[in-house]
Amino acid sequence: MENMELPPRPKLFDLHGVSMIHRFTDNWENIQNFQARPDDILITTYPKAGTTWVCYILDLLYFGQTASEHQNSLPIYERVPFLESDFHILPPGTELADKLSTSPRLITTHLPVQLVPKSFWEQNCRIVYVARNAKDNAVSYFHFDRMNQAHPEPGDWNNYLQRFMDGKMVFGSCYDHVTGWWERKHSGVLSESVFYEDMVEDTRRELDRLCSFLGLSPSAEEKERVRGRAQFDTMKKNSRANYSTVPIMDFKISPFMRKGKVGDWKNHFTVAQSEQFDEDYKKKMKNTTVQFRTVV
Ligand code: PPS
Repeated sequence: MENMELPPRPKLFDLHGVSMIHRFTDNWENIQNFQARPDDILITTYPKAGTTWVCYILDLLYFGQTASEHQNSLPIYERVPFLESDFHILPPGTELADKLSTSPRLITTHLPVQLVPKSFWEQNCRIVYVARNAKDNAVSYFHFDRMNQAHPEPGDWNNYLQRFMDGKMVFGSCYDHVTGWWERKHSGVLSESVFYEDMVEDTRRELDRLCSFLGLSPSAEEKERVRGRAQFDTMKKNSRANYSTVPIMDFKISPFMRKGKVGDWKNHFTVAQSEQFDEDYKKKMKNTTVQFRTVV
């Protein structure tokens, strides 16, 4: 893997008003025609909002006790397929989802609400939306883009932050993503929102909320086991959960499981950047009721 020749960094292009890269659109027809099943559970997030954490928790809740050794040895991105992925080292996400042997299927996507395949709405699937405060989200995305050869070159932090505010990121604007999903939540869709900050503050409470939404009733012992296995330090060491098996990610630059904290933005934003960001944030988020915490 060390000597694998890596492809050049891709460029962003516009897909129906959303910045994208070809890796996530090469399989577009199959993505848009994907056939959801009524019991599918879709975990939707803007990148770096806590996708892996919630996918891992749901996988443990559903299959932690019953999965075979073979299933247990699969990395999280094969157990919970990333719908629009087409990384060439693996079958595309649509195919992985079609081939899943576990039921219900847990599927994840970063697509903004308007681009999600229509069968998920037709089948009235349950949706878990994971969201994170934009400042920490931007920092996490910056380090991810530094180490992930499949994404465009991030450049320096100052320019990157401006690009983040302008929505020129893979999967577009974080603000549009969050508000789009938040509005849909209030239109009768079966969905639950999970905030990264709430998960960090009180994972037990959030696990209970998730179980109640999904109609799961694990024993107190089982819940503690899931919570323990899904702790940051434990997941960081677990090659099934920490993405160390993905060759396009250079952990020497930054690990996938980087810090796992709320408030790391304070180590990156200057006072001026923070003020400018807050000013811009107020304008972009003025028409939504969704509230985030940047400290816990
Ligand atoms: S991706 O690439 O979009 O799927 O990334 P995603 O999984 O959404 O986000 C990665 C960030 O989530 C942090 N993470 C966790 N934090 C706390 N506890 C646990 N268990 C956990 N698992 C993942 C991960 O460290 C990334 O955040 P940063 O701030 O970069 O550390």
